[in-house]
Amino acid sequence: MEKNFKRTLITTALPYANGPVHIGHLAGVYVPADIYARYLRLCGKDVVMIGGSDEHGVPITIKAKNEGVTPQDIVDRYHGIIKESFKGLGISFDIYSRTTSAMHKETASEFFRRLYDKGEFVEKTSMQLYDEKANQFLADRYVTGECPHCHNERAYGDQCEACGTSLNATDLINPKSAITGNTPILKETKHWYLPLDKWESHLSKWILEGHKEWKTNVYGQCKSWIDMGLQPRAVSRDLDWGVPVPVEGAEGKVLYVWFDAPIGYISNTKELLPDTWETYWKDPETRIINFIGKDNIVFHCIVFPAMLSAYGDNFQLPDNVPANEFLNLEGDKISTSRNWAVWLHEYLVDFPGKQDVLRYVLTANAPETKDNDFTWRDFQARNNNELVAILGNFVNRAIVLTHKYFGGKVPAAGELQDVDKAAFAELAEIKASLSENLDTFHFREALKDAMNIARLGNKYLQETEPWKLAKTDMARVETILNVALQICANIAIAFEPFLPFMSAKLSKMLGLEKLDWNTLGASDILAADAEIAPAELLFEKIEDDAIQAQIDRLEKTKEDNKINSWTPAPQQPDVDFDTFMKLDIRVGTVLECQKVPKADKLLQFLIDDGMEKRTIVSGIAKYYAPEDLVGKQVCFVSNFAPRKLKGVLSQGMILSAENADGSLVVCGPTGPVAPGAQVK
Ligand code: B3M
Ligand code: ZN
Repeated sequence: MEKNFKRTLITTALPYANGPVHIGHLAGVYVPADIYARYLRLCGKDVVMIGGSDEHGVPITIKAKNEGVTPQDIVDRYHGIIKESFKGLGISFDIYSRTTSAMHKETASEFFRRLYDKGEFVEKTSMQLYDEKANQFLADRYVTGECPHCHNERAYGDQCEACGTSLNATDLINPKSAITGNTPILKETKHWYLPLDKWESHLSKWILEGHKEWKTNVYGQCKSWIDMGLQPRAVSRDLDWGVPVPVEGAEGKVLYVWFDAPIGYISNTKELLPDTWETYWKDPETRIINFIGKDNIVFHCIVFPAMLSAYGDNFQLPDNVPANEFLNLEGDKISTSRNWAVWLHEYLVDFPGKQDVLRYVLTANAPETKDNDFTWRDFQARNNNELVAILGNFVNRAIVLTHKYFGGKVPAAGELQDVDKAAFAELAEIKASLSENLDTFHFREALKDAMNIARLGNKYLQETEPWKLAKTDMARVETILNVALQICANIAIAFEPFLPFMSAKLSKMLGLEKLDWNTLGASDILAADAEIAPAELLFEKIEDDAIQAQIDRLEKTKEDNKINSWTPAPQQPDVDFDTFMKLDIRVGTVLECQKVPKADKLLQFLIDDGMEKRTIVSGIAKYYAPEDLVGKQVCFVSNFAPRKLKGVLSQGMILSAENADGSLVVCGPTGPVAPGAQVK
């Protein structure tokens, strides 16, 4: 039996302030959370949605070091960009704060100190990874290595992103310092550990018995960790950026970022509601929902609940953690470091006024139960074939017809016929499915339900054809357009959680002041004679060139990455002098150069080799205009066995160096030499 809660606290994963947010973050966490918050508000529920930047942790200090600035500079930059871009997309946080706030430092310190004073930590001196060259301990992302569980080569010191397992840095196989690349040594240091093993049965009862309704991907991950046996986890680090450990003698140590960050939910709530925050965290009548991505499940379902349980004081545990899987981009994993992303702040500049299109596509493709993919072609198709052609088209027809026949006023409805009653009956069914899907975090399905209202509207107009009746039965047209306008009003309500910008625009056109979920499904939302504003297009087609520009940008990113991530090919096995001398490498002067007919990659050279002249064919036509090479001196292997290429006998091989992007650069002497000179 679903418990009736008095209020809901929605928390959203605090994005690291070491970069902007991208569509993966949005699809995974923020758009679903915003849909849910908006829906609850429309239902008149008491709901608070908490957001904020996660401003500690090693990714930030690494970026600061790389840029030669302070970590505070980094978080100030990105906190601003993130906060602004969320606002631009209509993510309706009640507060969006940050973990470098004074409130957070105070809250996190007090939280740690209370557990310390209660003896909830195990104090342990252990050998930790230390980079002698950088003169610092290596925690979390300061060290990479092979995951002991799935053998992913790029696991981090605190977590393997490939299999989600949380790790201790010393678990890594073949660890390497992310600062110097050196192999770290082990050095003694003291830390405080949260004994998760002590909470294992408590967590097992709470999750495995108490929350079988959780999404299978979440429940399954929790079960596997609990079945593996929970281990104590260090909750402090030898770092200088973070919340200092509030214990005497702990200089140079800070709270582990995953200890302090979830406390950010609490500190941000305190900042928003100084007098009533405890109602949202400690009253069992509050339902707490954590929206996160799948790589954060262990911290939200195991670590933070153990922290809250250890703290006591009646802190409530989350009622649900509807974590999403990952969204990929054009078939590849989204990556901040490889700039393989669609950044929200850039999207808002490139597609002004199209916030809802992105919200729509990210919801329609949400990785709710498995990873999914975002492609620009799909983005364009969904906008043009669904938002424009189905939703926008129906609303536009209903309003244009109302202006055409009734001067823009809602006509009074006469006696409803079967087709009218059927429309409202279908609307009622859609509302039931829509509400059920929203209540159970199935936002993809819920969006389909909402779109079915627009489909219903189009079908209704097709069946009733008011434009044909206008000459003969105006009374009937009045009823039909009244029904059509009521469906428009239902669209304004049903889509508010998903497409708030469109909903606001349509509400204004219809003269709707306050939207209320309880009126969804009603056949009399708009009063007869109410003014309807002239039709404005709710959506506009997105043309190929706008999409091509985005695809080109990603292609360029791919090229840039090839170059930036390029490393020289591994060296070939050694050869002795005699073997080398078997290659007879010479310098030649290019007398003639031309394209080889029907071979777009080949150039044909006539080389002065100091002996006879010789013809050599080389696959560098993509990189050179033939005329630019005439007169140049090039190195070539003169005793490379002759072979026919596209009918041309090639006697030798011209030497070219290959760039990271695959382009070729011909090699030649740095000064003039006699043709035929040997290269030694
Ligand atoms: N900063 C998000 C991430 O893993 C992490 C979430 C903290 S929520 C308390 O990218
Ligand atoms: Zn792994």
